[in-house]
Amino acid sequence: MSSFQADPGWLSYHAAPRKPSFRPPPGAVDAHCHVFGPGDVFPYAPERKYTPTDAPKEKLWALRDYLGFERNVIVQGTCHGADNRALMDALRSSDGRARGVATVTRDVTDSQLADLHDAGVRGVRFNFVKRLVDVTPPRVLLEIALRIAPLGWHVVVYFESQDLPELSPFIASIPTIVVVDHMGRPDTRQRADGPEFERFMRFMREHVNVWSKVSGAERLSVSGPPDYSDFVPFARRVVEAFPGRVLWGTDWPHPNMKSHMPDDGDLVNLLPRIAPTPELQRFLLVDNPMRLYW
Ligand code: 0GY
Repeated sequence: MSSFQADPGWLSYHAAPRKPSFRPPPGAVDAHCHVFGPGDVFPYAPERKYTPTDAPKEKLWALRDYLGFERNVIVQGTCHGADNRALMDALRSSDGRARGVATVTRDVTDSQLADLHDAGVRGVRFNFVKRLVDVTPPRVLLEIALRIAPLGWHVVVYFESQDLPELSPFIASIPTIVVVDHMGRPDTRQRADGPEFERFMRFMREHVNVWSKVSGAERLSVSGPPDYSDFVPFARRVVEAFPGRVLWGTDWPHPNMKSHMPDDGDLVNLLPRIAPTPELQRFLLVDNPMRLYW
């Protein structure tokens, strides 16, 4: 019995996803996923806002192979805080098939950054979602961005759509590539060509160093599985407008899902609707993540 008990009602990842009918192109990368614990080996952070069920690296490798991917980009989950040991352990045992995005604090040492790089970390994540973290002030985050820039790393930002106007000047001041998680969480009840999402599109047009993950169907969709139809036009709009600046990931093991636990096979089957040509699929799943992470 684990010494960590998942939150009441916590939904664990899908135990037996369907085999997707869409086959990812050779070399495809799942560029947004997490490993959690196991908590008895890599304890969850005391300051965490949720306790998940364990989602260990072996399960992630099995899912990668089953869905037809070759590589993973593992993003440090907030439940591990700035303790990147579970992430580094997964990266080190991936045979070079996984890269990572870490969380670091301003007092991270050069030797810790070198260790992270050696393990396969290529970016840091700044989280502005208040239910997940106590938000770090932007001036501290900028200090961190200036420390990691010389390593050739980039910054991943996670925020909600209503926060974009306030965060724009800060994001624009980051000197590296900036990858926005889940398209900045648009409200999919609105139109993909409506004013809220146009604001995000304009932000990407005006800042050529800003990339977007077109992931998060299971989080953003109101219409829900298996089609996630309301999500598709948002992701497709970004992929078609910025084919060289998009990434996609399963988001396994889908922390904090309250409405349903997605079938990862369904999520993969969305890809040809999001990226309708083989060329767009190759950019999204192979060329872009390989350029940024390998
Ligand atoms: C995601 C989204 C969420 C959680 C985290 O690190 C995390 O805890 O990223 C969320 O709850 O929306 O991308 O996994």
